[in-house]
Amino acid sequence: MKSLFSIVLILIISCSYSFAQEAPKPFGAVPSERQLKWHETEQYGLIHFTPTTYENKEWGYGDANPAIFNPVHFDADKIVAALKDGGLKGLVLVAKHHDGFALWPTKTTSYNISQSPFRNGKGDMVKEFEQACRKAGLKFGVYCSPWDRNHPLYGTYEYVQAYREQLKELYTQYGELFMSWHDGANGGDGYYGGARTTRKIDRNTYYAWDTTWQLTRRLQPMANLFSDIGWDVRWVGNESGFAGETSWSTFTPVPAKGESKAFPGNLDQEQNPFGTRNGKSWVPAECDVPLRKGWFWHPEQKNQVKTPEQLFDLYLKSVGRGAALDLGIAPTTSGLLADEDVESLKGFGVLVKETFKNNLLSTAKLTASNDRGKSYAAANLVDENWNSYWATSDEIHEANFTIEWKSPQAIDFIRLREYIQLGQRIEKVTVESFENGKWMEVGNASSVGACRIIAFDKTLLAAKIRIRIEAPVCLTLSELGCYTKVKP
Ligand code: FUL
Repeated sequence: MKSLFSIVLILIISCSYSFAQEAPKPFGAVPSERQLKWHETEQYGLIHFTPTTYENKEWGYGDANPAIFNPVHFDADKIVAALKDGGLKGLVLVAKHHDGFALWPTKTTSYNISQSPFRNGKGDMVKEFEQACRKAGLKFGVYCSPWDRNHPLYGTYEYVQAYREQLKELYTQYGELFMSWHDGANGGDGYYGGARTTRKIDRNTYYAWDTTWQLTRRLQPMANLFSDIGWDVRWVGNESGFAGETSWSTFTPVPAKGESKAFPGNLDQEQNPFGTRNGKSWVPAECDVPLRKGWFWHPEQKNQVKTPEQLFDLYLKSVGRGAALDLGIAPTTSGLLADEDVESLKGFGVLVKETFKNNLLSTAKLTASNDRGKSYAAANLVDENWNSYWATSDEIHEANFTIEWKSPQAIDFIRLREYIQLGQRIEKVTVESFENGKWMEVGNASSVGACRIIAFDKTLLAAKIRIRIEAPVCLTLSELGCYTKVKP
């Protein structure tokens, strides 16, 4: 009888143990494989370089003579090296901007690089950038503007077919792309093969995006589609480089006033910085912002290059809010980056790298109030492996970590990463410091997602802190860290 009892007991214990070891169930919308890879990228560059650079404009009209595009010192390796020094992990190249000039020898329009003196008309700048990125270990993507102020057929169905052909060329000749970037500027005045007129298009129907994006999926399954409406990645709603303080990676686009459905270029963008709690799909935000004032290089903006400190601040407000930072980089007419741009990128790269190099948790005693079993222990939070994670039992929706050091530490940032494969679960984070025998709140946040950096206004000096987190379901976290900001 006694031994039967022991067997039953062992069975119960082992059953509940293996049950406890089961992974939590996903919550709400979850990211796709391609989005998970995009989240790992965190920061990348966006290069604008066309005849528009030589005209000192932001939007070329489409009538520039291709002969002016003559970057005699162009060196993709040098430009990409500067991006890499800045800590950027990818590059989206504007292969064609609104002026319609294609940086590759496309069959779809004669207004392309083969008409310019670059490499004696035999060049392919998309290829040169792509190869430089592959060599340096950066991801590569393209931006091909749907609005084309040069194309004679813009506004007709034939143009949309030509545009799809352009994408097809870009999708099939330059290896795997991590992004297919589609801006929202659409229709207006332009050269249009010499017509010099205004062409309005119906944003909702003209491009038939659903059809175009099937092409993307078929030819570049790992390319994240960027547009204001999203699909894979949504525009953050400003070109200043920051997401909302609370920025959910889930999103339900809201149609523009009077529309029954949200279309690219035709949605109510007010919600873009913040996303939608429990939104329909996983569509995180991308924060695009130029390093200088403009997207293109302008000699008079020499003193408007963002400093490493300003870039670091934008980093905290983009990457640190679960979004990505897409930094506009503009080569000069010589075909290189200006020295001040290179310097600033370098300084920014050092700030991020050095600040987040040393996780103060490596010398701390970390205690979690709960875990789901051995495979989900708190040790997973500090192993720098985003694929291992800490989790609570199903019924535990609130938990905390107590972190203790032998002596007070200077803490500027706390970084949390959810295990987003199981959705965005956490909706409240409270940071407390143990001072004079009691817990004092020193910081808080709501959304976490792929990354949340809580920045203290004043360096926190503490030997004991507590981080409390809450969700409507059981909790997961893949990484946790405390960091001291390095001095620039
Ligand atoms: C916008 C464009 O109109 C700007 O010229 C620039 O390319 C920016 C990144 O996207 O939609």
